[in-house]
Amino acid sequence: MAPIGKIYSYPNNPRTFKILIAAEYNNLEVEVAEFEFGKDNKDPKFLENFHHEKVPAFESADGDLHINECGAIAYYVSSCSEKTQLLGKDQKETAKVLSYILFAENEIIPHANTWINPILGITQYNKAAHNQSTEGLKKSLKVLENILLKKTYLVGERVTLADISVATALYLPFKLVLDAKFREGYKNLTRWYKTVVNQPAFKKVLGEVILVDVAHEYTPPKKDKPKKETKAREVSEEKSDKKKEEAPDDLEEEEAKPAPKPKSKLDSLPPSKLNLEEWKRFYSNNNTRPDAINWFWEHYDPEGYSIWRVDYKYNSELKKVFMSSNLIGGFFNRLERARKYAFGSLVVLGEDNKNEIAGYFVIRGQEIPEEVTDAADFESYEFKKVDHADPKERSCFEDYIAWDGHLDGKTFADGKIFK
Ligand SMILES: N[C@@H](CCC(=O)N[C@@H](CS)C(=O)NCC(=O)O)C(=O)O
Repeated sequence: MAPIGKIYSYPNNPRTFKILIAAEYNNLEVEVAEFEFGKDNKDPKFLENFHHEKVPAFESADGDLHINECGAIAYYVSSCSEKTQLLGKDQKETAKVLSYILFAENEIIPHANTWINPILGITQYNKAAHNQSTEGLKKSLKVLENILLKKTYLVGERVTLADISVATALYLPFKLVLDAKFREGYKNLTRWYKTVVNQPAFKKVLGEVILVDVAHEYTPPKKDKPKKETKAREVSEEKSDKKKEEAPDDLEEEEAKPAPKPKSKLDSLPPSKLNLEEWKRFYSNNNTRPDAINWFWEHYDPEGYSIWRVDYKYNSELKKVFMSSNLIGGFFNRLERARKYAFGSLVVLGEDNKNEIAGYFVIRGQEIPEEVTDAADFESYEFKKVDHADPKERSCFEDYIAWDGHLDGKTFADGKIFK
């Protein structure tokens, strides 16, 4: 079946999930375009068609319709099938469905983003805003909890775009912060959520959905808290919790100030014969086999550097190859502080809907430094130190930086170099 249109977005965007799930229910195909978020959405050509840089954006197959706003796109996709049940059985139900689309947009997503984005390292943490958003979200969830006391689905007797919109808005909250303890107070909502995300159309887009056991919390990066200041604040916070309650904004303003860039501990390591900048230049300008590889082993200094095997922890959730590749790109962007101290190659192996991310990093020192561990998505990757003297490890490392043929017996699909 020919796609009814194309979506521009980034991988695993819950706003896009909403559209893709609606398409699944209607047995329609929507193409997910190859798209580099941050670059392609700023391209003047993109902006000729769309109102602004925000994604998801949708273009119909006949090129006649260009729209932003995930709710509108999902509504259009839902209405593209005459037999659709996603919009309710009559105008009154359609109005109810619309009210939940807007409820998700206005009463769930903004609170959820303020709560979660600092945890993901996307925005800065602000305690007053955090408290407001957790309270705001709880209020909205209580509304749903009461509605779902007597209902299986939000509108009518079957899944509609109302359920899809609200469930996808709650995808990240349930995955990251609405933990087992929290869910005890929201039993109807949790039952409903589990019911809908286990429907085949949801599963096809979301895969196996996991609800978090213990909530992730924002932990301030060490670099944001110069030691002296932290100590002083800890003492004054201990002394007067009351004062803190009365003046959260002042405290938070202080917390939000960017701290001076700390000098890296790695700068005080003994000098090394491996000059990483030189290696990166040599690797870029010469054939990898045999020239760059020979150069590397001739200059490698196992005391000043370490080699790490890196595997993505959630390979089973990966979908299109280009999406996996974008994930690697995002991780590399967030490793900016490590650029001076690390070189890496991460590749996508396999094919669409069956691929994995793996690779190697060469890192200054013998531990994984904070320049790497501070990256918001570091926890999504497993880093294992390897013995550079082991011939098997050596050869595998070489394969992963040469990108030729099969790696670990799997087909190379795409790759990115951190340099
Ligand atoms: N109301 C819009 C919001 C879209 C939105 O905020 N998209 C974010 C990513 S999830 C974005 O594109 N941000 C980029 C920017 O603000 O320039 C919708 O529901 O589609």
